[in-house]
Amino acid sequence: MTKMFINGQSVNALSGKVLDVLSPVDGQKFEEIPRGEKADVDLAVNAANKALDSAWGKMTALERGRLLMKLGEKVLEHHAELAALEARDTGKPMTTAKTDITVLARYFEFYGSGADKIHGLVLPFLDGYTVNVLREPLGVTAHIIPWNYPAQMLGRSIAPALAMGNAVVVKPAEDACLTPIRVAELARDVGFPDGAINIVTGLGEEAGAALSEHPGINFISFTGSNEVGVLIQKAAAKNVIKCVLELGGKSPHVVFGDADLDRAVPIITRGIIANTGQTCTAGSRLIVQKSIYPEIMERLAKQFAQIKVGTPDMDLDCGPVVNIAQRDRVAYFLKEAEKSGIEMVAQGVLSPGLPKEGYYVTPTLLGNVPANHRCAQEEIFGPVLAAMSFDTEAEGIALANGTDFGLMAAVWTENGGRQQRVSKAIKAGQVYINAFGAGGGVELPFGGVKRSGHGREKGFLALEEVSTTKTVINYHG
Ligand code: TXE
Repeated sequence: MTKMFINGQSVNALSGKVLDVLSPVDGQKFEEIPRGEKADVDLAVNAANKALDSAWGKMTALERGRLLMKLGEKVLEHHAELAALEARDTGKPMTTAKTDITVLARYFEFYGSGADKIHGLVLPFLDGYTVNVLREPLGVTAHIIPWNYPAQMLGRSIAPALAMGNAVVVKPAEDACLTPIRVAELARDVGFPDGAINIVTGLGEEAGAALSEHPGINFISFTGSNEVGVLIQKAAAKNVIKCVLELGGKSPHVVFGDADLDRAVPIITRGIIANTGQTCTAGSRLIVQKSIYPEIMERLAKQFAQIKVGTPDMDLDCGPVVNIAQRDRVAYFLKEAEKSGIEMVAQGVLSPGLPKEGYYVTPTLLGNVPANHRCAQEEIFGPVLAAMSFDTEAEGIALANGTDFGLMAAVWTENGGRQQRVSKAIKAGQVYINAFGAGGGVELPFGGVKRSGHGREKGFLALEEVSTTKTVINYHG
């Protein structure tokens, strides 16, 4: 039994209820976690509020920064342990899990080293006045994170909030919360005071809803589905607090006739199969100029045919997806494609002998997908790439912008003018030119437009989201 983490203590749910944790590898139970509810959320929010009035709230920015840096170092000391835990809980290949833990440490390092570089302003005003604009923490910040990158999401969400001096309450996903809990324990070991970091495990509709509606929180950050994002925004509205929502995407690659395909093809492949397609920024639409459509599809087909799916320990291209719901979701979309007569250009290979009860899906390249088909419009959240073609630059842009989402995009062309025109015209929070999703992107402001959400995480801009200003106007004659 793994306990959750409230007020510096590893605890069970007050009710004593538990949830089973199932392995994506074979669908078998391998652990239990507390099924936290409203009463447990109350405890966590109270502990966070108390922390703000005691040791944590009294720390200087330098001290907070040092603690975060120490936590980053501690995470690296425990790299192998955390990566193994992350792989076990999510099913991701070991190499992916290791990268995730490295990125987690980087979040603590980036925001830790930034904590004492956040400052306010002195504004010119009327004669006889001095005006200071102070930058202050919001108070208790709530963080509801998903299961696809539990470690990375934890760092991305809480590191800026802690650097700014907020106390955090995290509700990790019921499908994958073991790494966040372990990181909270490591935070206690490096000296984070009680109540600064709290983790409440449980179901979304119980612990998650209770946290998002709690009157004791001052901010909420949510990464997950559109449906729940709407509930979170409603809950935030009721308490009149700020929320940051990251609700996934249907990110396009727009590939022009002059693109460097030797560079593009492996990056496009990786961009949809990484983490078995369970990535909010997965490059799930391929929008290709007609002149090179046959060539790029032939090259991609060769790559897809070589993609191998296996257990985390086999460390192949893809692991299983996280749960039965995700497996069924991918299967459902592939069935929809088949029913519509959409061409399955190539598929990856499931390793022989994988446990039948495991959550494995087959990576698939779909060709000539109609732009309005569900496979081209909805987030599948699996390794399924929907390809389509266009003639003119304007058509390419229209296709790229032709979904409800706007999280990430890529433009592939050697033409400098076109790089600028197309990247400006695409509606997305991040646009790559001749690249896609490089190196974790901890330093780069990130977030969506349209139904992908609002607010920014990552980079220094994230600190603005988790803080407020106070303008102090001093008349001194
Ligand atoms: O998400 P949920 P699910 C998308 C992706 C995926 C789909 C469904 O398309 O296939 O969502 O995944 C908590 N109040 N993304 O059902 O339910 C829940 O406990 C408060 C994209 O797993 O949104 C978990 O911690 N919280 C995405 C978190 O919300 C609630 C990553 C996300 O779960 C809640 C994940 C409620 N009523 C899924 N209900 C991305 N943007 O990267 C659930 N939760």
